[in-house]
Amino acid sequence: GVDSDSKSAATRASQLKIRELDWDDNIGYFIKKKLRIWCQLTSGFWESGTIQSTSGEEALVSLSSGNVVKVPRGELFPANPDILDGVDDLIQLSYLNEPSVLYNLRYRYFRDKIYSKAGPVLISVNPFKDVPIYGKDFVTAYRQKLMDSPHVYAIADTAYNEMMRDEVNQSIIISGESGAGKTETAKIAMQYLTALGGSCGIECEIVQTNYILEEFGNAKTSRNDNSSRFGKLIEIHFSSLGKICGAKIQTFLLEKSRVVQLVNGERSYHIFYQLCAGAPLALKERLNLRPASEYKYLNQSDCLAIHGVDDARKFHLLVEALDIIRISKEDQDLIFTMLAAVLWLGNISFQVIDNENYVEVLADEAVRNAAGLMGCSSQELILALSTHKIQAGRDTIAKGLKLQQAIDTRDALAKFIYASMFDWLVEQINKSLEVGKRRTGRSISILDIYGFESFQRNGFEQFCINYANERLQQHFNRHLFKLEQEDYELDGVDWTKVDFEDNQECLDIFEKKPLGLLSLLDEESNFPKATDLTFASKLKEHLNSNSCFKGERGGAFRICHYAGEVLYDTNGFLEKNRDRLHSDSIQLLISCSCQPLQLFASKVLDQSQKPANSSCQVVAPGPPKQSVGTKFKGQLFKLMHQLENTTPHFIRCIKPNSKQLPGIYEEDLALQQLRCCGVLEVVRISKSGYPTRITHQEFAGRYGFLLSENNVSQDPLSISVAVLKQFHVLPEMYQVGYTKLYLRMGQVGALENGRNQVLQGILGIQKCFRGQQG
Ligand code: AOV
Ligand code: MG
Repeated sequence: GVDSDSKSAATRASQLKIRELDWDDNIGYFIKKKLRIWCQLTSGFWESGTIQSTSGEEALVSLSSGNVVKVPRGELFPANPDILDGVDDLIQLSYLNEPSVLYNLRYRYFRDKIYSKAGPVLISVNPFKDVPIYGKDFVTAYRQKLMDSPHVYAIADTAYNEMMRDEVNQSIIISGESGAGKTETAKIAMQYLTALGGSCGIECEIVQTNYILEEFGNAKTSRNDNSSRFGKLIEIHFSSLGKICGAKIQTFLLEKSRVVQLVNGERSYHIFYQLCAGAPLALKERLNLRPASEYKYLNQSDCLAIHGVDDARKFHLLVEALDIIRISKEDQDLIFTMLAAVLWLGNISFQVIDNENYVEVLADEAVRNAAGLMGCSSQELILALSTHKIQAGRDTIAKGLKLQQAIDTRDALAKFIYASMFDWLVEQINKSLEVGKRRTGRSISILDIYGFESFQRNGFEQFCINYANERLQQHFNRHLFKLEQEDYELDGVDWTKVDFEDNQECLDIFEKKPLGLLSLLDEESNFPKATDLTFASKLKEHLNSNSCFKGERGGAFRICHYAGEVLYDTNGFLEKNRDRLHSDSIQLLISCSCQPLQLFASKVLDQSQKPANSSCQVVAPGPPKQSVGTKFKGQLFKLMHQLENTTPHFIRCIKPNSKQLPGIYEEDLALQQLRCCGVLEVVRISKSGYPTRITHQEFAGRYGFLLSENNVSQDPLSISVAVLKQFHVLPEMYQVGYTKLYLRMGQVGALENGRNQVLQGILGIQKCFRGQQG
């Protein structure tokens, strides 16, 4: 193999660095010809320059800034000839090292070419500003193949064409860090597909659907003002004539904790602020709505507004969108009622009544409003929040709750209502977009999940989000590797297998049975005496042998993800994984006159009840049900299975800076994402084979004239081979395919030089000739 040591996970990161195999032999050539190189400075940044001389392991480099520096040879990388500046596809670069890739993307970014290709993958660099490359005219241009520069439209167009041609379901899989532009990219892809229809029936509904889901499932985080806090797969179905005939939305694990818990600088779900700001007077009165600043669930964070966003106006747009997808006014009313109920629940407070910390609910307006909106009496709500029924022999007695228990009970109720309402809304939307008779083979699914997250403090939510990203990464790796191999084989090229990075070891930490993270988490979650700390020490005991895992002090542990190392804090893991709603709360909801609440509660009972024959089923500690982690894993497996039955198209979003501002390209940030997200990996895989692919036609056209003697045969393939011979390109440096020539790294650079010299020679002769004449 090219990289025999590449399997060691510990050295993964450094493995992803592109190494130049034949660079050492070429250094002399670069000195002689004064060719440009990249030089890594002590600051970590790269600067271009030329090598003046080398001695031992050191080189003297004259930088383009004018300085001359002495650097280790290992910090030097060959730069590409100028003609390759800003190429559309990174694969076209002769040298695929990190500085060259970064330089190319940067070059394009500052020319508003935010899209590039890395072989089959589309790279999108977030512009954080409007770039005029969207809309009807562009859709038409890509549809009619008048434009072919990399674009989301081009990807959507390919997916559409392949679907129509092969009758195979397609998927567009979008990934990248939080704030990199996945959700926007998904919308742009959808814009293209819905524009193909022309009319505005179901097409418009699909677009509105997106809008609605964002208002209920997105929130401002420290990374992104409109961060998706759920994953979604939108499956768009087409008729045999290629028109959209329906759609289906699948969502994954909404971050519920955000409803009741916020950190400074972040907000809860957009919809809460929109409702408070934009509800018409009559609705405000009916729900007893106050400004957002008066609700504890919202004002626990110092951030109530987003710069440049008008929440009141957005509320009107939301109602319009709900109308368009035919959510009835009654249902809309129910949704707003439940939202207000959640907000009022958050304002309910408790008073400690004895030294054992037992509490009593303050019977204030918060209780009255919450109970009124839910459709139960204040007394019922007070009981459910301050006592739990327990079975004592044949009797059921009410036991008082302590402060933390009462708060947890209240918050669990609020989270349950919000998350159930979200799922219910998705169900309603799906009914509205329902495909009559669904056929397989004619759909395009667009996947947009929450991006990889690494904060100062990472909890259960980040754990789930990063696990999902890890799963997706494997799909990406495996698929691209397979593609690469197939491409060679199709063109009759003999190719020895190349090892590729796989993240199976990291996934094992999560999934292995019985000693993976998720199994251990479930085991501890079911064990009454267990705590987050006993869970943490179990992890250390069983997982320390995996090189992607590291137990830390206290309740912390580290996982080495494909996208970087993340330190998790187990605090809250067990409770969030159990996600139990106390049976008293379920009973309360069942008795509420607010219809959907009854429905949500009865669903929980259905899911968890085995024999529904005795009343004890609803007595503490709450019905057993599948844990959050296990359920999420199941969802992800199903998703992967679904995706495996499609032809995938990958889009990798890159965040050029963490300020969410246009025109700033932070090299280290971009590099870290390129390394992690597998783009450099794709490039590496390509590089270990023959990264430069040129049709014989093109090759002969560009270099054929360099042949010293006229080639008798005129077919491009023979001309190509003759050129290679004349330039003494070694046989191991190329492969001749049926249609294309496959060249190893750096070979085009050498040919280009030869070509330039000849051209300059011709130019020189011409100049000389003109000089004589003048
Ligand atoms: P994400 O989906 O990748 O983050 P978004 O798609 O929400 O990121 O993008 C973040 C912000 O970047 C958007 O709100 C826009 O302001 C800007 N943006 C992204 N793409 C474009 C584009 N093509 N043109 C103009 N502006 C753009 V997360 O959901 O946080 O993982 O969880
Ligand atoms: Mg998003």
